[in-house]
Amino acid sequence: MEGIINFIKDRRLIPVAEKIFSGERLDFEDGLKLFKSNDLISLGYIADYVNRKKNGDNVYFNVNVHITPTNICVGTCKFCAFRKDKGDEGAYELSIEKILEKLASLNLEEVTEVHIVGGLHPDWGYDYYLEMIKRVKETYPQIQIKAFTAEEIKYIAERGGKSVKDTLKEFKEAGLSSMPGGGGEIFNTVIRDKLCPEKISAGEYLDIHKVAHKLGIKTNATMLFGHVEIYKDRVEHILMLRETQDETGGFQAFIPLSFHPVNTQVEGAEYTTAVDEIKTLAVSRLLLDNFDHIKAYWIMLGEKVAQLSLFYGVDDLDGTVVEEEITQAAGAKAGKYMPKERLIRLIKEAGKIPVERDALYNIIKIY
Ligand code: V47
Repeated sequence: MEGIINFIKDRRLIPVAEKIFSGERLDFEDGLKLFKSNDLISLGYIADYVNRKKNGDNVYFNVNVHITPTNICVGTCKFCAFRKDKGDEGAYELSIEKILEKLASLNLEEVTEVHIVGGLHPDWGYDYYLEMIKRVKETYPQIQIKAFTAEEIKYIAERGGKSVKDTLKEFKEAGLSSMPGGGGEIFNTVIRDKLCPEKISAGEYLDIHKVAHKLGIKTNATMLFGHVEIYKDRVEHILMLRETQDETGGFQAFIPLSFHPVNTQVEGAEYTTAVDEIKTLAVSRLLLDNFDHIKAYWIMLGEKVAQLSLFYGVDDLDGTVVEEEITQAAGAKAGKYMPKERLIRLIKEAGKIPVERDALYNIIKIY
């Protein structure tokens, strides 16, 4: 790797690169140095090196659909443009029959994952949420259900007067395969208290994921970036995830989520830029040495940045999606449906191997 080191333009990155090439774990200061660098080419080279060691040329993608049962939410997160109060114009709540009708109206032939998350509905109880999972699984036993963020699990458990552990056990029996990473936002307490004071704390988010992992439920992790946080908050967030992963090994993928500012209450915030997005994905790859997958969510990144990120440490593209509400409400520009053939083309034109996976990263087909 000596030769490569000579090509690194930002000389401050050299000690970090040396650590990586010798297999040493990065620390907080290394993370900050990486974020502060604008030498994207070098960052990309190093992140690609690490990704190739883990995933070779494989880029995973999945054929999935999202279902968002309601936008009515008791939460008041300032970054959320999706939530409504009951009775607001545009507020909606889907009965279980309607959810099943919605699913039946989609072409589910090749779908292997349904991603279900939504608002914290003031009137829905434990049994409603449980019934939702049961009925979807009964109707589509071949589809894996990735559902409910840690925030929702806590809410559902409380409504049922149950522990998170018993709740997750029961939902697993009902058909829950895995949990999405939503609700991670940013772990820094001061910012979290400003943006979403009512939300579970970082500690609770991590604890709920740990409980899931111990029950054999794999989960993802996210970080919402590009609002009011600064680099040190991102590094802190990512390293807290790394520490949790050391303990349980239950995270499958990390998904940095680009903040979308439209209709939100985050004053002065703007759309993220391509450089910041690519950098965040690359640095995540480098800091999270114990995560197998870094996922590009094209709905938020846009198709073009998502494709380019495949050269910067990303090995996973989510997904066909079809229906999406949360980003659309906040000014998404990329649409919400990507045909499988398009995902395959994006991956192939990057010189990589498209690997179709299910929600648990079992390989379905290599293209
Ligand atoms: O939890 C809310 C975030 C998340 C905004 O785990 C916003 O496989 C940007 O978590 N701008 C939902 N983001 C999306 C999510 C996700 C997506 C794809 C795959 C997976 C997975 C998880 O979106 C929310 C919140 O963190 N969010 N508002 C906004 N204005």
